Amino acid sequence: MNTAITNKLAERLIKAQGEPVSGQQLADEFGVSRTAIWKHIKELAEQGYGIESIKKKGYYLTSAPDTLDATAIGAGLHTKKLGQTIHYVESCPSTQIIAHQLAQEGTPDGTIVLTEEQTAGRGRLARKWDSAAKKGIWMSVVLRPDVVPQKAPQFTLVAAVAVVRAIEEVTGLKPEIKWPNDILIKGKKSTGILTELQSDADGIQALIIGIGLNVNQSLQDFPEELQDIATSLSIESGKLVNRQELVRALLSHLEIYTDLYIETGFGMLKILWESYSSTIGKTVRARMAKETLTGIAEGITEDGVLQLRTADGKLHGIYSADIEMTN
Ligand code: BT5
Repeated sequence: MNTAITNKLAERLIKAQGEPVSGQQLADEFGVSRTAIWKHIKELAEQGYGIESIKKKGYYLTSAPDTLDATAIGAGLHTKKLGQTIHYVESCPSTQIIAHQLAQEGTPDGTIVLTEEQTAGRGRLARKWDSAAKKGIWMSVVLRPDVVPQKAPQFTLVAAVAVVRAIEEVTGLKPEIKWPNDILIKGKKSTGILTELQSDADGIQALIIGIGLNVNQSLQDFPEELQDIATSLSIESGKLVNRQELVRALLSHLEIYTDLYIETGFGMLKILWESYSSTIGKTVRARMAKETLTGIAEGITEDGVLQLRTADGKLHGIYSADIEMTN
């Protein structure tokens, strides 16, 4: 069986959006016999595609398997760059590791790495990221922007705006951003973002933006220590969410906002980011490696630095910290 044709057939039926396509038409398009088409259809059904047929009209798709492979994501993706190269594996230690390696090997700008399950998903400072099989979006994006390394940290904030917009669009939920990299829903963490850099004397070679988005977990799917602080889109919306649609929405928004940032700077994104922020205007505790400061988060600078005013009236620039709300 020619798997390339099976995959193309899946893509063709997904793009037909439930409209029947006749066996003869498919046979003509793919340059094979109708019997061959029928065999590929049987193969797709075995892979988990729901396919029905109506006499004289043809085959149509009733459901696609819940996977994040290149065929499933590519069908209906309307980006120019992001996700045009998709590297998919069913399971891996961390998509960040694969993305770093691909970046070093010269993979194009906009390459994404997707998996169903991470066995050693990571957060900042070597923390663990829980990545249950088929329950979330565990994705790394390789970007090769022509910007100076000082402009790299803002990509985390830009990605946060894109994630919020995608969640809003697909689920109607109203997430908030906790500086710098958490997306919260009703105060619980639904998404974490990790931006890593490959640079040399010539500047940025690649930015690797890792996004971990909890989609269809129930509370029991999280390890006990996370059950009070983590949430998923399905817990919050009361519905299962289509991960494929969400990945496509994420890629579209990421493309729009990263391009906007690269082309026009941080100004407009700063306004958007602040409008989604749960941190600004609140009294917060910022835990840093060497000290902890408590004060009012007044805003972020053009460089994405958090401005914290302590009780003595001093304004501090916070570059990296864990933020806790004090009330
Ligand atoms: C982050 O770190 O929030 C960044 C997470 C990035 C994960 C993505 S998944 C795709 C790509 N591949 C990777 O290996 N990583 C990226 P940080 O701010 O350090 O938060 C980590 C903390 O969040 C942990 O110490 C836990 O307390 C909590 N946590 C772990 N797993 C979680 C989950 N699934 N949902 C909510 N909170 C979680």
